Amino acid sequence: MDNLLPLKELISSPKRIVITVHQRPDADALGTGLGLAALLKKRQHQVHVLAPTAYPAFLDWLPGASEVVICSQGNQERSFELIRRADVIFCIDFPTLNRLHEMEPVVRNSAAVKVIIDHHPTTDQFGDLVFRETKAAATAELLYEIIEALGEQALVDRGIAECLYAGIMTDTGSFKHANTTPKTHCVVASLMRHGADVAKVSRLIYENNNLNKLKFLGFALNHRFVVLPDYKTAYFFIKVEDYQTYNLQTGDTEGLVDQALGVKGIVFAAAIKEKKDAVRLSLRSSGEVPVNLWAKEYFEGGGHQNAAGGVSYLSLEETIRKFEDLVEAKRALLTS
Ligand SMILES: [Mn+2]
Repeated sequence: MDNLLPLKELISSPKRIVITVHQRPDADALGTGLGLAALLKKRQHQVHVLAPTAYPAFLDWLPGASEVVICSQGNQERSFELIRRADVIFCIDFPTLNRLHEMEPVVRNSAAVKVIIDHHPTTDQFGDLVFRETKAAATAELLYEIIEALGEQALVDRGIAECLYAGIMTDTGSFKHANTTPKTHCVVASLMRHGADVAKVSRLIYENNNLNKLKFLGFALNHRFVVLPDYKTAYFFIKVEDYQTYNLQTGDTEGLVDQALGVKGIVFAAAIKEKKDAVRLSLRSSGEVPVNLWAKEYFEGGGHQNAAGGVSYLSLEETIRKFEDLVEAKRALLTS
């Protein structure tokens, strides 16, 4: 593993450390960030985890989650100050610095050593010590490998193990997506030996739905769902008022796109969500359908081959039309 010795050297004495995760952090970003924070604190570092925007409520049980500094929630000055004063900044689970939103320029201009730990493909050259492994199923998997390579696995306690397990479980769709490898299972076996209670983590993440979310799913399947069988494509669209009607919180619409991909014969799925400032798209596919490239080409986005996201500043109707144009343009690949 490249960069291991410089990293070992860097954290060999107590430092002021900031760990940043992407906006609307998912379980992989937040779990990896919190797991790393807990580990570094055991080595007497001063550590803060910073998120540009809030994490979904179903992650609030992750050990340390309540101490995450959420920049958008009135913590802008504090976040900027922590970044400016940091000796080391970790960037966890994101491929381009713009995922840090308003923290981006402050991180970019900081004199701290920047350490990247991520599993997304990118052409971005940012970072002093870069640990990027696109074959890793999750950033959490990669972090565990780094911890082992540093010889620090004895520091992994149950809380850290469960943070990392949450990231791996969700990024692999509970070990059913194509990114799951023998190594993934080996890392998970180690996390279980360190005490991770996999049934508990699964229950806390997947069986923690509020009733509104389930009622919304019923509504969306009936009124906000379009299947294009000739294109092996299905998508949900969500209007901005739906969030109010069903009192939806951050993360409540997360699983929708997987429902769409779950329909027999569908290889390309989307959730097109109208927000106050923009329309956000989540894209999923199975097999050789490269939704990260399409997200980049059409919606200023990116991600993995089978899971990506993007954004549109057109109206919802125009965005749907653009999405259907994409589907038309890619028909040959979708139906091959
Ligand atoms: Mn990830």
